Amino acid sequence: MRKPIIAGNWKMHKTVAEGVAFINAVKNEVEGTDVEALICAPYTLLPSLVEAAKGTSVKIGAQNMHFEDKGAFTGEVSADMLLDIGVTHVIIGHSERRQYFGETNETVNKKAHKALQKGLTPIVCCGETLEQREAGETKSHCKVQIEEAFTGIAAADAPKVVIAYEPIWAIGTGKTASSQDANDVIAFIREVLVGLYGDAVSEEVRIQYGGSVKPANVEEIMNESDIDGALVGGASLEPSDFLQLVNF
Ligand code: G2H
Repeated sequence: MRKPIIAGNWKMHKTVAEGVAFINAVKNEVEGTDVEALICAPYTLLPSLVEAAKGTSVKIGAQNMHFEDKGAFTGEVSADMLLDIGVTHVIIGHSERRQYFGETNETVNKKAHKALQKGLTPIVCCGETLEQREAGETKSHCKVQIEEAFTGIAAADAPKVVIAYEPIWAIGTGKTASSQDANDVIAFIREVLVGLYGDAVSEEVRIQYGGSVKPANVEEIMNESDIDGALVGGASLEPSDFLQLVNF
C-alpha cells in the first residue's frame, strides 16, 4: 500500500511568524491520520518550521536545492544544508523553476541523484503545457521528463522518489484536470516506471497530482486508483484548507 502524501507548496509566500503560526495551528490535527503531511516552504522559514513541527508527524520540505555539495554558486542551497536544519523533502523541477529559472531535465536528474544520495526525499515534478496537451503530446512529454529524471537512478532508490504530475495549464489557474484525466496520465507514468524498473518497483512509487487542488476537489482526486497524493499551492496557505486536504 502506498501511503498518501499531501504536500503544501507555499511558493514565495509567508513570513517566519506566519509560517510558525500555520504549523502550530495544524500540527496536532494531523496526528492520527494515515497521510504523510508535508509543507514545502521558502528557505528563510525552514529552520523555524522544523522547530515548530518537532515531535509531530508534519514534515518540512524545501522547494529547490543545488546538485553540488558546495562551491561558488551564489544564492544556492545544498542538500547538506537542508539536512543540517532537519528538512526531509525537496521539490525538484517544479514547472515554475523550469520556466523562470532554467531548470532542465538534466538538472532535475542531477538534483534527484544528490537528494537520494544524501537521504532527502525528492518530489520530482513533470507535466505538459497547454500547447502540448492540445497537440496530443501530454504522454510523450511526461515520458521523456520521467525517463530523463530517473536516468541512472537504481531500482532500489526509485521507490524513495515521489513524482508530482502537474499539468502546467492547471497550475494556479483554477482549472483542474478532471480526476479521470489526471489518473489516466498518472497511470501512464506508472507504466513508464514499469518500463524502467518493472512492476514491483513501479507499484511502490507514489505519484501526486498537482494543479489547483483544493478542499472541494481533493476527495474526488484522491479516490482515483493511481493518484497517491496532491501537491497543493494556493489552497495550502490557510491552515483550515490544509487540514481539509489532509483529511480528504
Ligand atoms: C502547482 C500547485 C502546487 P496550485 O504548482 O505545486 O499550485 O495548487 O496553486 O495550482
